[in-house]
Amino acid sequence: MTIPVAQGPPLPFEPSPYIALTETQQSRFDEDGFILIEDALSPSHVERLLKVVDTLYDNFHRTHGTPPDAPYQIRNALIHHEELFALIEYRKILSLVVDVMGVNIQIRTSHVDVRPPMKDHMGGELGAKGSFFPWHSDAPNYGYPITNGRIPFLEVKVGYYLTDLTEHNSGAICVVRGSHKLSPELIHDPDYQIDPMDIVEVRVRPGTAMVWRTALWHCLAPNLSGRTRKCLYYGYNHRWARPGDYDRQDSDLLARCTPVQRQLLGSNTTEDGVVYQDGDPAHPASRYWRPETADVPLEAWADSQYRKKHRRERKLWEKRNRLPPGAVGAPIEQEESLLD
Ligand SMILES: O=C(O)CCC(=O)C(=O)O
Repeated sequence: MTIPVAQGPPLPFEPSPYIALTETQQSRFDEDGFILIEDALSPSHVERLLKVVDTLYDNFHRTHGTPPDAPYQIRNALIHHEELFALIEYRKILSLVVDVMGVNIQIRTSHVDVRPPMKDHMGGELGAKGSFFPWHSDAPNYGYPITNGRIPFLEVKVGYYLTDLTEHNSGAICVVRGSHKLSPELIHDPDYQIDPMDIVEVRVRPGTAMVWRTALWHCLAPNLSGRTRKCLYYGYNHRWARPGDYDRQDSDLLARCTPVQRQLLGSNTTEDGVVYQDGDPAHPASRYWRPETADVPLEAWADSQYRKKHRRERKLWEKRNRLPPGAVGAPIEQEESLLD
């Protein structure tokens, strides 16, 4: 005779509301303003991206005659190579971006940043005013509006780090933990002392991504290593705000894009003229404010990602909660005839 195992009823199935974000990541993103994703890029992906960055950097030196240790940045980087373009919708990370910002988003900026070792660095306080890279948060000219003493959550940036930044002072970005919740005016207050305990030097391995709120105060550690630091950034904001790198992306490029790519490049289904909602002249509307389904194909993408994840979670939950037949708490097995 088998004795039924005394177990409570299965725990209820509580699916996560996110495609990819975990609860811990969500609270860190809210509290600290950033999360790190190690191995976001595989070593071979990093290799491919490094080749692209090196080629762009070499071309720049050749055409501008800049010294070999000059730092280099290009914006609207996505137009410069298909590998850089592909990252706008890199699934692993786009899922996190959608989880924190929703689906009505676009690329605000994309940039390549290269920082060779600094031969003549004079030292000085990290991020000091007048230093080679002072503390700042990202904002358009004239600034973002301030609500209740803070910058509202208006955009997220993804940093992809392609070189080893694990050593102190190898040119990594530094952030002030939780500073997105401070008054942005404090950054200009000479008497304000940043608590050193809140300064995080983002010392990461190649292939790590950082998803961060751009209201976070950030600066750079000097690069005193023997290696050139290379990284990429992709900033996403809401479609009803303006992009930073462009007014309109090139029309030939848009014509080659998938609907999701077009959305991310800030395009919509009616670029010209005034559109009336339901043909009613009382309601002229922008498709950035009042999108049609076709303007936000990312919504269908996010739905399908979410459904896949939900199915996986459900299977796992069923497996964990499968009790031996007859166990207390196991569903009663009905005779087949009773089910008809
Ligand atoms: O890491 C860098 O080189 C620059 C980061 C930065 O300041 C930014 O993305 O706004």
